[in-house]
Formats: sequence, structure tokens, C-alpha cells
Amino acid sequence: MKATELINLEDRFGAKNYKPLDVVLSKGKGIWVWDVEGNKYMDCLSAYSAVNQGHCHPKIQQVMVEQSQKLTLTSRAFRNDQLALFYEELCELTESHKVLPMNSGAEAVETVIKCARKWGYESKGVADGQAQIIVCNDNFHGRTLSIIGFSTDENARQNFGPFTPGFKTIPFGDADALEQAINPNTVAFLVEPIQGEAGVIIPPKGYLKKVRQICTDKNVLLILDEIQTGLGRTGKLLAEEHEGIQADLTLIGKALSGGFYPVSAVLSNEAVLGLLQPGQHGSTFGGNPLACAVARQALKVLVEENMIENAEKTGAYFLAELKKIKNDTIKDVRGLGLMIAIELKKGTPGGARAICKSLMKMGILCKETHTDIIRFAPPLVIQKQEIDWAVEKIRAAFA
Ligand code: IF1
Repeated sequence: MKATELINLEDRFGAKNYKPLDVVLSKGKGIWVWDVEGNKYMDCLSAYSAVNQGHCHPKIQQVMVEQSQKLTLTSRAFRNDQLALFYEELCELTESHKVLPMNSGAEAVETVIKCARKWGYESKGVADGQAQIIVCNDNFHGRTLSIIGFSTDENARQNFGPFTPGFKTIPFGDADALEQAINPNTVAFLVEPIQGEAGVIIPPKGYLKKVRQICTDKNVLLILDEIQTGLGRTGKLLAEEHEGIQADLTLIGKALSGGFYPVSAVLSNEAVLGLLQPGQHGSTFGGNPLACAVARQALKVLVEENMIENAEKTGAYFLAELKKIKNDTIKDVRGLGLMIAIELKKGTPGGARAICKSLMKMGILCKETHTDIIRFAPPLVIQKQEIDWAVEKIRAAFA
């Protein structure tokens, strides 16, 4: 079918909860994707950092095919031969003590909210029903009702109320604001190391270090949402490494499966996840053998093919090259590893979407956020000469 026919069908039957570019993709390999007409594009979004390993990575694909011919789903009423190995390899890689596997990122966030509250009541001694969790302005942690209830993005929350109580918002990047917001009922601080959806907002140097100390001093759980920043995106396995800290609980998802399957996880020390008793949490697909086999291989290729080091090196190069683009509509160019953004001055005609559209015509797919920001997050396997190719197109799009 032609692109226009597919677009019409999609628009006729689908809920309009997205406004996608009119490109209909049918094939992906590494950093490249092709549309139904055979046009080739560099993917500079990586499905919001879910295909860090590159599209259709052959080794992950092979494991998925093999496992799907053996055993895909058993429910957790029984054990399977992939789960324990996934746990061991993930804990070793991330220096965690306990894992709770889920499916989507939002489910991992909901899970950690439940566990932080439970820890508050059973370990910290907070009065029942009084647990408070602090989050940041401009956060993005998913789309479920509890999560959008503490969003500060009106478009994400309007007309979806009433919301889950027990959340307080503070400015991102301000450690003093956290210190002041904590009270005896505060059980956790949930934050992205770098705010992705907000437009690659990087906190001041030392912020996470200060926040770690404050949470330790005040007996408050530090929860880092690394669903987008994690698994190599910022040039480290976890973004927390840039500040040499360890969260009490860490959330990962997206690239945990290399884009083959929804797999997320809550990583924890013993103190928190150890409180969960049988029957207090779960999900039909959480920890299934296909998910675990795929995730094990996705982690393996990430490390063995030096994708994390590559992200650090090529990300620094990409950022430096983008900073050389002189154009008076550019307000800021920022990033860490291969999590990069160009912010346009307010009121630039056509905004970031216009740039994304002209880049699409030149063979680059990227996504605008909040009208004036363009994010560049190619798969972590991108090479220097491919970045040179992209920078030349981006320079032309601004010209
Ligand atoms: C959409 C945004 C990105 C996330 C962080 C949790 C989740 C996400 C830091 C939830 C998911 C996705 C969701 C997707 C678009 C994309 C997104 F624009 F929405 F905000 F990446 F920036 N924590 N982000 O980034 O994980 O439940 O989706 O698996 O909702 O449009 P999920």
C-alpha cells in the first residue's frame, strides 16, 4: 500500500493522540530506516531512546526468534529458565541487589511509587496514608493517571482528574528547594537525571551529588528515572555515573530490550524491594522468558560492542559540531552523550517542527518538543562520518 493510503486508514480508525510526521516506515537497520516508498532516513530519535542498539540488531533478533520457538510466557505462577539469569546479569551490571521486572516504563514508575510508599510506612514509620513523594516541575514519567497527576504539563493532565494525592513539585536543578520541601512524611524524591521530554534539561554540575546527600541525611529514598537517560544514552551505562552517585532505586526500560519488546525494571537495594510479599504486586507479562532472553542479549550487545563508550565519544563530537552552526534563530545547543537538543529562540517562524520537516526531506528523522526544541538522539552505534553527514544536513536546514 502507498503511504497516502496508509495515512488515510490510520487517520480514519486511529485515536488522534499523536501528530506524527507523514513518513510511513517499513524497514530499519542500525541507524537507518526506510519508508514504504523506499526513501532512506537517519533515525535521530531512536524511538525515544528505545533502539539505542540500532534497529533490528541481528543478535537480539536471533535470540528473540530462538526463544519464541521455545517458550514465550508462563505467568509468574511458575518459574522459567531466563528470569534468574536476567536478574543476575542485570544486578551485576548495575550493582543492584534486587530487581522487579515489568513491561512499560510507566508500569515501572507506578511500581516504584507503591514500593516507596510501602517502605515509608513499614520502615520509616510514616503514618498510614500520609506518604509524600517529591517530583520536579516539567517532569515526564509516563502517561498513567497517578503519573500525569503530578505532571506540570497542562496538556498531559487536563480533563483527566481526579488525581492520586501525595505528590509535591519543586523546581528541577535546585537542591535547596528539595531540602526545604522534605518533611517527616516525605518518603522519596523521584527525578530524571536529565529531563528528556522537557527538552534535554541538564541540571547544574553537582546537583545529583547534593540531592543524593540530602536524601541520605533525611532518610528519603532517591529514585532516578533512567528510562530514557539510562543504558548508554548519556555516554555512561547510567547517567548517575556522571556524578559518581548511586540511587536507592533506579528505573530502566526502553533500550532494555533494544526496541524488540516492552521490558522495564525497578532496580533496588535490599531495603525497599525486599519488603514486597507474595501477592502484593505483579503483572501478566512481567519477567516473561521472551522478555528476559531479549533483555539479556540487548544488555550484552550494548556492553560487548562498546556502544556506551561510542555514545560518549561520538556524542561529544556531535555536540561540538552542532555548536559550530551559526544561526541567529538558535538559542542554545546542549547535550550529554548522544542525548542532544537544539533550542530555537521563542517565536522562530515555523518553530522546531519546520526544521524537523525540512530535515525529513533531507533524510533525517527527528522530533520537536515544546515547540522550540529539536532533540537529536541517534542509536549509539552511529559513527563519526555519519555524524558529519547529518551535521551538513542540519546546517543546510538552518540555512
Ligand atoms: C509518549 C515523551 C520521551 C520517559 C521517562 C518514563 C517513561 C518515559 C523519562 C514512560 C517515556 C516516551 C513516552 C512516549 C514518548 C516518549 C517521551 F515525549 F513522552 F516524554 F521519551 F521523552 N520515564 N517516554 O521518557 O515509559 O510507559 O512510555 O514505556 O508517551 O508519547 P513508557
